[in-house]
Amino acid sequence: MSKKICVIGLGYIGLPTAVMFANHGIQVHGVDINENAVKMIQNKQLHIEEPGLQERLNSAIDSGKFTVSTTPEEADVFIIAVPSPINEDKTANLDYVRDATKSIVPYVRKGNLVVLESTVPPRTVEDVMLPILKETNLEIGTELFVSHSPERVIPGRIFEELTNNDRIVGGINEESSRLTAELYKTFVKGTIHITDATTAELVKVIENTYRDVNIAFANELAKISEKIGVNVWEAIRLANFHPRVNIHLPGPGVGGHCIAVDPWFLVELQPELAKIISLARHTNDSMPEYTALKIKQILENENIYHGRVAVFGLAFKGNVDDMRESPSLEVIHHLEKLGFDYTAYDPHIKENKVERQTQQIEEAVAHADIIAILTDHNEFKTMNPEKIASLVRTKIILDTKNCIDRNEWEKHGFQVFLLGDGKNTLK
Ligand code: SAJ
Repeated sequence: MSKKICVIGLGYIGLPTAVMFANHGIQVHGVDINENAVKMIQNKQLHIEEPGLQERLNSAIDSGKFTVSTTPEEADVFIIAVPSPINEDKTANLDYVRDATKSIVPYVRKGNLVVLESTVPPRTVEDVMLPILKETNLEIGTELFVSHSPERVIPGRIFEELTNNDRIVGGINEESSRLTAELYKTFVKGTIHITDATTAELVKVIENTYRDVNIAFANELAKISEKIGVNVWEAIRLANFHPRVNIHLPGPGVGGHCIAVDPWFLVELQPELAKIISLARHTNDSMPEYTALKIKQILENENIYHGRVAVFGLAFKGNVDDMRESPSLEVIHHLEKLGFDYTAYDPHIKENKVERQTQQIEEAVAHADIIAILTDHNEFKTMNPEKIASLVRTKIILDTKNCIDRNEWEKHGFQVFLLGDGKNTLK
């Protein structure tokens, strides 16, 4: 087992991974360029929300196994878990991966292992990282070992998945893979599958692309269902009883830093070939505008023009506090373009991040003509329609995630609309 690990990047993946190793008795040094995040972590405060993280951070720091700063330290293993976003033009932005790799060069010693966990376009380890690591003057593959072991955990269930998911390990050679597999055996209970670095990079990207294409299919079905008078949620539920069918669910768009981003890596590599992938991205990106137009249509049918929309949910998905690439922001953008007044409410986003956000649900629904649920937070599933009914101006609710009890809301006088429910729209 390794003696010391240095984790570069203490975000949604790096921090849970670091505390996981520390709580398994390994000395871990965590590094982040965000000084505020470093200070918070040193004081056992979280800069991200994740179930189970607080307790684990407390014990990692209390045990003395986890230290944090803004600069790397010498270690046996370096794990890089930094963002790999896309630029405005949808091309991969590998600046963080490059900078993180450069930052460890002065600290890397003979016999060390460097593991990239960030999701990256295939060939990044070979073409971007290795040239930088050669600056250590160590011979790659015999004196310095390198691999890609992509993180595959889902926010909200990170610890369960870190432990139980299978893990892909792609070394630049056999010894790199062997050392990496041994490292993750510290806490991984799933199977560790060994391959080469570039295949591992592709595996990770196609997992997320599969999901994006499947969601785009569901969104297309939602649009079709609205035209032909069918409830798509019911249709998908029934289709999925087939043993070989697993259709995902529609919604107001695809957010997060992974699924809405990674497919573009393949489009950039092979634009002529990645046709379905590109179309799926555009389909999913069309959903926020579609949702805003649906709101407009619902209100105009009630002769309400430019009314007030209470946007419920700013996080990119339920029960997380992460707003990266959130479709809600796009929906708001389109509502503004269409001339709507809006308020925004999200019990998981504790500091106001958009202009008309409020922390009070009462304020959010005051004088609202429609409540638009864009994120399936538990708090929204269990809202009390009776209380809300007394506060709104017009009793209309649009559920884009099929997450509220329609009958309950109807009982309290609400007209309930559901994205992808043609029965309801054609009524
Ligand atoms: N969404 C739908 N319909 C669905 C499922 C999701 O519209 O049926 C939307 C969500 O609302 C959200 C977005 O897609 O806006 C992405 O959410 P998600 O829960 O599908 O995925 P992420 O981005 O939180 O995490 C994904 C996971 N990848 C896969 O499941 C293949 C996770 O395992 C990865 O580790 C993560 O990306 C990552 O970091 O790459």
